[in-house]
Amino acid sequence: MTTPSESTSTFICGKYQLKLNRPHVMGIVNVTPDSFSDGGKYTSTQAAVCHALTLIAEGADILDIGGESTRPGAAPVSLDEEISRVIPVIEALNGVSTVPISIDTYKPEVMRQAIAAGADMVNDVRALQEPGALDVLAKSHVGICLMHMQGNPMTMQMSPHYEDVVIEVGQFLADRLQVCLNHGIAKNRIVLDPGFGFGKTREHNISLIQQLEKLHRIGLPLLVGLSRKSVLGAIAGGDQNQRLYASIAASVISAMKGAKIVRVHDVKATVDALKVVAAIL
Ligand code: PT1
Repeated sequence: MTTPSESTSTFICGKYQLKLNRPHVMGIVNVTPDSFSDGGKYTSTQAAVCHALTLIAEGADILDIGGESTRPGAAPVSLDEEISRVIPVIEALNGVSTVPISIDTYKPEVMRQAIAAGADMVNDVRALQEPGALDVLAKSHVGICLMHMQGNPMTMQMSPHYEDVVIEVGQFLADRLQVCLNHGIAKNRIVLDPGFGFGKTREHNISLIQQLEKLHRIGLPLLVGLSRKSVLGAIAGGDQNQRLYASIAASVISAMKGAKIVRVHDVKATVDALKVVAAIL
């Protein structure tokens, strides 16, 4: 069995090598069109770049740039629209950012253009299952997050079902890891994510966090994304913008359960909380 401390290896993330010997914070940068602007993409690009620089100043270890929402019920965005949202942001951050830039996408063409524009990591909620995704990654040296999802964002919360959620998520992630290795992708480029809220009931999400240790047996660093998610609202109450304290609790618990990266909206608060966790661990 690989314990959390034994898996303190180096995560190869494009031009960066992250030593995951303390909990790392991935800051979320959503690139969404500005509803007040009629002048093309300039303002939304500028707002995203500005937010990314703020997150770096707040202590983010990685930036995660996303142009298509994958929250439950979210409608898909076209390839061209997604490209026009995220690529200008990555281009603007390339050479300016002092931390790795991750692209949150499942579309191989977005991955390809993002890597060409300077992205250091691909964060894929479909774990490279789209045709062509594995080939794009095999030709690069960027980091990869393989995430578990049951179904697709439009319908995944309608009737999630598992015999044993921890075993099934673990089996899926181990299978996707093996497929990556078979494609010549090095193990030290990969992190795994159980995909909280992606085709999971409140009980499924709680089982996964309770038994996070079991996923460590696969032998790779774990990434956890619980920030502001509805499972926290179901437990503590409050809508999306009232979940800061619950989100901090979730990040602290995740780190104490051995997660090496937490994906969050509230970087400054999370960095402070995880400094306390690191001092104790
Ligand atoms: C995640 C994640 C992600 N989450 C990774 N990437 C989202 N690697 C986007 C809700 O229940 O956890 N890991 N990219 C956002 N997705 C959701 C899902 C947002 C569920 C909200 C909910 O509220």
